[in-house]
Amino acid sequence: MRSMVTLRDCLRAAGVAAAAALLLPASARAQAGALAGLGSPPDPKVPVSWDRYYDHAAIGTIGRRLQQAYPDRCRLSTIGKSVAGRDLWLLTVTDFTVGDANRKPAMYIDGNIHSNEIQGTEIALYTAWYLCEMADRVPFVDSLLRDRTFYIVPTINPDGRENFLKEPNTPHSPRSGVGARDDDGDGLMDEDDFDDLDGDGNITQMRRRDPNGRWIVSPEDPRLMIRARPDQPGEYELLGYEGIDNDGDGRVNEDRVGYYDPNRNWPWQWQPTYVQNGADHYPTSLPETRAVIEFVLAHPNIAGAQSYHNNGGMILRGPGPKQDEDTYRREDVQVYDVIGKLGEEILPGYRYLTVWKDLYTVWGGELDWFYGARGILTFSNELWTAFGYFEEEPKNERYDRADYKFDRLLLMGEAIVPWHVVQHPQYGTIEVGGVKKQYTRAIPGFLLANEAHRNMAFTVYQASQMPLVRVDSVAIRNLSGGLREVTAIIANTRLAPTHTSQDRRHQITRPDWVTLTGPQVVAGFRVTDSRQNIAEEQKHHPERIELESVAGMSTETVRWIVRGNQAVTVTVDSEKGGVDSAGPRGRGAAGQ
Ligand SMILES: [Ca+2]
Ligand SMILES: [Ca+2]
Ligand SMILES: [Ca+2]
Ligand SMILES: [Ca+2]
Ligand SMILES: [Zn+2]
Repeated sequence: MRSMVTLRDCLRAAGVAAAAALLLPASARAQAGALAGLGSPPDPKVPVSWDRYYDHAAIGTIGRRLQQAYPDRCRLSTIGKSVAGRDLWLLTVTDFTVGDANRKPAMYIDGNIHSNEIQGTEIALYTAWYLCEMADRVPFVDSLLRDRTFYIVPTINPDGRENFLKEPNTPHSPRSGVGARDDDGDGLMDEDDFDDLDGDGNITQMRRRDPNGRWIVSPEDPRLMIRARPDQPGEYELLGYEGIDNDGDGRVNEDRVGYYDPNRNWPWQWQPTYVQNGADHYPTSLPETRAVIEFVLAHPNIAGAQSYHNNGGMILRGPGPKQDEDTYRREDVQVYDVIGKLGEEILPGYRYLTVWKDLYTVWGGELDWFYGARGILTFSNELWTAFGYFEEEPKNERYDRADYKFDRLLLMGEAIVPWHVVQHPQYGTIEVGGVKKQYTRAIPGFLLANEAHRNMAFTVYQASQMPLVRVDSVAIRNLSGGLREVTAIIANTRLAPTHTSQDRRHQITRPDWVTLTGPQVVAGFRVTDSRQNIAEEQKHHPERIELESVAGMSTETVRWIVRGNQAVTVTVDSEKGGVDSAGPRGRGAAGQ
């Protein structure tokens, strides 16, 4: 888990690949002694082990090496800095040899907004890596990168991530970023954190033998504590997570690192701390929140978004608060439903759910800002679920639990620290033991690539269904008096509209423009009913017809009256649907 080991691993793996390259021509390398498994690059230019969690330096190294190996496919930059001054790395992945990356419909992906929810970072990184490594092998990936851009920010909370990886923690800590706050109002900030009593890097539970305690030891697994039945004598009392009262105020671990919740800090349905715990001082008070917002505002081509969390196996959509139900109108919910329900098939054990209804109320959350303030179709996957232990709904019995059983049978007991004696300055002789920090919420190493691939596939599906506009046809008819009538059909060939209903209601992005160049435009129309030949004239700027939106899998028709014999070119320019041009003889061949 330490960065030096990780980097050394990377360099060693790179050395092996370089040596192999010297020995064999590229075409033979892939077959040397091995048959490639499908879905994985047989001979990656950037070898990465997807069974571990990378620190900030290693994330930057993987990004730089992808950029070096694939300069026309991946570029590393930063969208800003964290509280502690770390870069918020951005990997822009597209086919840079085709079109303008910032004008292609784009998918924004981030992870790790909650410090302890680490695997979103690996899944975001895996997505960049898979797309780069597979584009030459899989035509679908090739065409995806020609038409789409991926903006991938592996972690938008690198300080909290570093704390989780390198400091003693529970599976649930820290959730906050590392900016110091006074949680208990005593004038001191972060003065009483966890204390790793046995120095093993994990914060586990404390217990003390006590016949009046209400806990007993499981006969199935002595590491597991069970609540005594109401009429049964107990054996132990539990004393909470490892810690001492550092400031002598009579409370243990009451003001830990942070505390604010980065996913309650967004300027959509934000509420102050007395309504929404963790909201912090005001929306965008955190530099990480501001950096993402500024990036999204500067990139109106973002048409889809995914923000990875853990855990529970959920494909979440908004709204966070019930009060926002009307914001998610039927027409957009239908698109969410198609993608979300397919996700349940791509991700066994995952359920497609709505935040406020199925989880809890969230005020000022990221996914609601993306959709509410920017009209972007956004999902948040809660990665990893107890379904994954035995590929069934977990069977938790009185004396055993699926996670403990999985640890015994598949991890050989590595995930849970057995109870052992320590001396506590306030409690005397006690024992500590329990679940290690990278268990139950993070994914065991040997299952991480599977989780990464399936979530990548879900997000790639969403990306493939972002709007994509085309000039479908251009037809010309001669009229009297030297005039001609030009009729163009504009198609959106994907599921999502060029403007969601939320985008249209608040006019968030400009209309789609359909522009005629060549002859002089006398009049321009939007055809509202092509069967009955009903058209609506656009008197202002008739050469550039404005379409409010092009719905998913549908067309719009526009018409002009023009004077002059110059060649006709029609261009559709949609902020979220891309740019395309054609003449009457098709794409790239303007003519009469
Ligand atoms: Ca304090
Ligand atoms: Ca410990
Ligand atoms: Ca204290
Ligand atoms: Ca403490
Ligand atoms: Zn979370």
